[in-house]
Amino acid sequence: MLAIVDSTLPFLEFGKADFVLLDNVSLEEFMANLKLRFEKGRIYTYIGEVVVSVNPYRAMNIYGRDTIEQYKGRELYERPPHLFAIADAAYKAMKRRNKDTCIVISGESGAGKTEASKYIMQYIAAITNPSQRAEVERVKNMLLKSNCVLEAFGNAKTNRNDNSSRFGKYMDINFDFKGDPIGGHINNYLLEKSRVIFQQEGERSFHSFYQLVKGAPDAQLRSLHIQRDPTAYTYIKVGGQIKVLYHVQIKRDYYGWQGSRDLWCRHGTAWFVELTENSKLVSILGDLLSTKDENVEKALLYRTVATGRDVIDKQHTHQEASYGRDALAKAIYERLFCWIVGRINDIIEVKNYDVRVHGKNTVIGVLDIYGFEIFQNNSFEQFCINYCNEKLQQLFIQLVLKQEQEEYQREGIPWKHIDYFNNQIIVDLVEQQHKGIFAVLDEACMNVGKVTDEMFLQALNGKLAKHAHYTSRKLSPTDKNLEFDRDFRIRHYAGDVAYSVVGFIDKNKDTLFQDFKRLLYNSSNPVLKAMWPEGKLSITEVTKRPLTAATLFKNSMISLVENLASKEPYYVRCIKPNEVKSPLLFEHERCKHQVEYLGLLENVRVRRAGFANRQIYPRFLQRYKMISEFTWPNHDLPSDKEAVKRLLQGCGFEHDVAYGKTKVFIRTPRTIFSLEEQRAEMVKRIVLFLQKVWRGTL
Ligand code: AOV
Ligand code: MG
Repeated sequence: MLAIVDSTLPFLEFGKADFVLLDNVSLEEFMANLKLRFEKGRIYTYIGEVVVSVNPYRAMNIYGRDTIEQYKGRELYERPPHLFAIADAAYKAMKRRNKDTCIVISGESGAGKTEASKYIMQYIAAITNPSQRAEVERVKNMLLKSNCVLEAFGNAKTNRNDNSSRFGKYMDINFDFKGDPIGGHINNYLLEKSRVIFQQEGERSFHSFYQLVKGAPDAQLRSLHIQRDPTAYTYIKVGGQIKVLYHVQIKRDYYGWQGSRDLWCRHGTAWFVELTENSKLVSILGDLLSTKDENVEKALLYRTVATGRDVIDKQHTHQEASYGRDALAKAIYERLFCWIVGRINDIIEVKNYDVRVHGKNTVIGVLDIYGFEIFQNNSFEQFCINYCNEKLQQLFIQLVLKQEQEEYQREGIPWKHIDYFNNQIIVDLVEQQHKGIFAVLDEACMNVGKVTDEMFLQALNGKLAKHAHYTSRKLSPTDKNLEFDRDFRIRHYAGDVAYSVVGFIDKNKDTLFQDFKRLLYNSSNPVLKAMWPEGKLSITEVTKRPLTAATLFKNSMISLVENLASKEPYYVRCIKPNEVKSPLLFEHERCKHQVEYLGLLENVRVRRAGFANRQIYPRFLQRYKMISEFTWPNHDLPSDKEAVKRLLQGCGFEHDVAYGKTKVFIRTPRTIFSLEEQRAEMVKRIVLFLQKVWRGTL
């Protein structure tokens, strides 16, 4: 059995460092161990190679240079569980076996994913480039610094987390043949742009707004026509949480991304301006967008429509004009955000790498997405975010619970099936062609006539009323969370969520009047112009319907999962110990719920009964044949399988292995470690021997 010990400290006092070591695999024992470790400040625990992390909600002295040194190049079970160990394992696997790996960090909102992803990146940066090559140092710096800018523009205070990621982020780090980072690439997923114009009570807009208002020097604010007082702006005060949470950090954060200051100078403040027919504001906007005032005014108040061959200007109603203004503000912010990501990518992209000269370039991917969340009012954005979490849970199930068990069966290893809840049914409910919720939504959006959110809800009810995970009925007469003609409820893997359909149609269509696109395309600011290429088209040329927000998001999630599945995955499973951000409180029911829905107990069961390592017979022999006289330099046994058996018997590992049809399965990593040591020793001896032969001194 795996024996992982907190080597620095007495064993029992801090519980089991790997859940696989529990005496009984029961929820009670699991929870008792998790709680004990949390209370003793041991926030990380393994399930084999999976790290379970509990948010400590306090600064921990476990991420410094000295700790990094302790983990560098070590095997997983040599040191107490830590993110650094998993980062090192992913790095080693990539370097040793030339494999692309990825680290998938999951858990609900506020569980500690973003913090974990930053520590992992810091670790990788710290252990690479021992020769201090300038170009590699530059890349590492950019990778680390990009976090600060992206958090300023893409994170916000929500009622779940003061620094909540409002976009999904997947970052590839590319390594050269030496294992040093030579570049990277960031993919960002659906920014919650509705936050630009509206925040629920107690929440804020993106940090960048407050950082700008509070942190920028007077002269700059003047040039942007911005007042120092954030309460002057409806867009950033609707949540009623103007109070700057990161007060002390504001200046630092602001200067952290001031490299991108030009953004704001030229067009960054369009959304601060409350658009009315106030000519002063129109002219401010004209200035900021580098366009003529009258064009701004026209785009805000009129819409160009083609009727047959005629093109006419139709005046907006008050409602249309407000809608247009909000859509403009959201779109500018979203494109700005994507532009920032694009700029970062330009800077960190791998340059001048020649595979023929330098060998294969490998990748470690780090995924940090928005966690599962339930608010008072849940809308289209929560629906997308929670669907994204379902997809990742499905990937975990596929890779850790399902394929693992299927492989044992295929290979003929005696195996008792371990049951688990498979959330594929919920993934299908959302994304299935023709029948899924996204499909029904898209169909409603395709209709030419006016389709309301309520009509969409009726269509959903018509199609999905019988689905086990869908309901639009109140669960009980006192069920206040569900409005009959407004909400539908999904039974997600992580809990029930009632979604209000209000705004689904608009948000999915994501319409921005062509007039605005043309306005921005015609800006004399080249950056702004480049962000709006579709503005080139005239009204009669615009015919193609753009893909809906849901379809774009679904496609991006499907390709994300494909990408992750093509790499060797390492998992960090984050748990949020309480709702009040307390370092002391371990809310038992909350934690238990997370352990259950994350499938951690099933993970332990599969892991415990299963095998840490497997290799096909020829590959195993290729690597270890030198450690046995029966197999070195070649064996004369009837099959590779027999040869592997003979080799392992000779080493005394018979009890720790099982022989499948095509692969040998090894239960504990320690055995592999020992094989590796013996191999290294033999290789050394063989080399010495050969040297002597060559020199003729033998
Ligand atoms: P999330 O990324 O999982 O939520 P964060 O990583 O932002 O959660 O963590 C939330 C807060 O918990 C942080 O701002 C810290 O205050 C605290 N915290 C988390 N991990 C640690 C740690 N290792 N040490 C100390 N404090 C920590 V979301 O983005 O909302 O899904 O969408
Ligand atoms: Mg986050």
